Order: sequence, then C-alpha cells, then structure tokens
Amino acid sequence: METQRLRIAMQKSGRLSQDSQALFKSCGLKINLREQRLIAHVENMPIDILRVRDDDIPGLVMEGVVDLGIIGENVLEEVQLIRASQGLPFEVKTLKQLDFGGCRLSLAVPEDVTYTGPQSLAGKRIATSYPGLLKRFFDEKGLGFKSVMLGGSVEVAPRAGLADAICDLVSTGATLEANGLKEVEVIYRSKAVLVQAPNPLSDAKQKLIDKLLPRIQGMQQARE
Ligand code: PRT
Ligand code: ZN
Repeated sequence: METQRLRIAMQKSGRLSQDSQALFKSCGLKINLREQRLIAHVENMPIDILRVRDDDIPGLVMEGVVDLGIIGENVLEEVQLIRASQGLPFEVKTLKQLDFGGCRLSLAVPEDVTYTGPQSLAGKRIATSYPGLLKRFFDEKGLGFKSVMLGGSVEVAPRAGLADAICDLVSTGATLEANGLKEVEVIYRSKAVLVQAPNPLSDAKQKLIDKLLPRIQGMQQARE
C-alpha cells in the first residue's frame, strides 16, 4: 500500500469540501475534481487527493492509509473520546488549525423551557450525534443525563417526543430557530484542522509537507 505520492483525504461533498478544495488550489495544487472520482491526481505535484465521507477521515489518517486529512475538530475530538472510553488509543498529529468550518456544539432546548444552567438538564434525555463530547461536558459538571444517539435530524427530536433537549452543531442558529429551539450552552467550539498520520513519513513526503505548510500559513495570514 506504500506509495510515493502524498495522500490527502478531504470531505467529498459537504460543508468542508469547497474550502478544502480552495485551500489546495491556493497552495498551487492543480487538481481536476470535476469527475466523481474517489481519487484525484494532482497534476503538478506528487500528491493524490482522496475524497470521502468526513467521518472516515480520522480512521484513514490514524491507520496511515492517507498521510494528511482535513477534518472538523469536533469529529476528531469525538472519535478520540469514544476510542478512549473503549480503552483504545487515537494518535494523529494536528498540523494546523484552518480558518474555515467554524461552528459550535451547543445544547438547545424548546423555546418555552426555562433553562437556568446545566443542572436544568440533569437526568433528561438529550439527542446528539456527539455522545462523547456531550458526556464529557456533563461528567465535568458531575451531572447525569440520558444520551439519545441520532446520526441526523437531531433538531426534530424534541418535537418528535424523542428527547427533552439536543446537543448539535450550530453556525447561524437558523436551524434551531426553525425548529422552535433556543441555544442555551456552547459546549465545544470547532474549526477545520489539517492532521497528519502518526508514523514518520518518507523524507520526500515530509519535505513536501514542509513546503505546503508555510503556504497555508501565508494564505491564512493574508485573509485575516
Ligand atoms: O456526508 P458527510 O458525512 O461527509 O457529511 P456530514 O453531513 O457528516 O457533514 P457536514 O458536511 O454537515 O459537516 C462537516 C463539518 O462541517 C462538521 O463536522 C463541522 O466541523 C463543520 N460544520 C460547520 C458544520 C456546520 N458548520 C453546521 N452548521 N456541520 C454541520 N452543521 C449543521 C448542523 O448539524 C445543523 O444541522 O448545520 C445545521 C445548523 O446550521 P445553522 O447555520 O442553521 O446553525
Ligand atoms: Zn459525516
């Protein structure tokens, strides 16, 4: 499986795709992503871009199947917490926080519910796709709760009678508002990050990364 070409995983289609693509472009990578291919070859550098579900990226990087990946810190942290709870290690190197993909993981309750602090939710059912981050928050407060795991449509859970509250990603707040919910507590703030596989790479690959990083740095500074 060893390859001379640097392998980078990015989200195929979703909130991080366009910005990831733009990042590669601004680093000088010439890529033709128009085709619906899993792997895109960079024309002017020894790099292959792998386009996958965002949830697959932490595992691919951890296993060294790809050398680098772009992923939300929320997903990275959640995977780490879940693996730790199973006694499993999770080692990836965070090379750089990126200036896109910003969001927060927040608790939200129906608008008419009185919220005076996390203790208001003690013992309640909370729907989320991030049980690890949610549990850490309540553990730190010394409070118990019941986790309702939902992979999607978390925001409809209270109305559907599945949960008393939700813990979901928020950016503008429009989704919460449209579902009659109010944001009451931010439990985690996230941005996209560039991560690297834990094991040392070949000199050639490492040199290429060392060349790309300052370009990303420079570009982000110019955008500030
Ligand atoms: O198909 P795939 O599994 O790859 O994609 P996905 O559906 O799992 O992920 P996607 O594309 O929704 O999100 C990818 C990453 O983008 C997340 O892991 C976050 O790091 C980041 N991100 C930034 C967000 C948001 N902003 C965001 N607003 N991810 C999701 N949302 C959702 C949120 O879950 C809610 O449904 O958008 C809705 C809220 O948005 P507002 O603007 O109404 O508040
Ligand atoms: Zn996903």
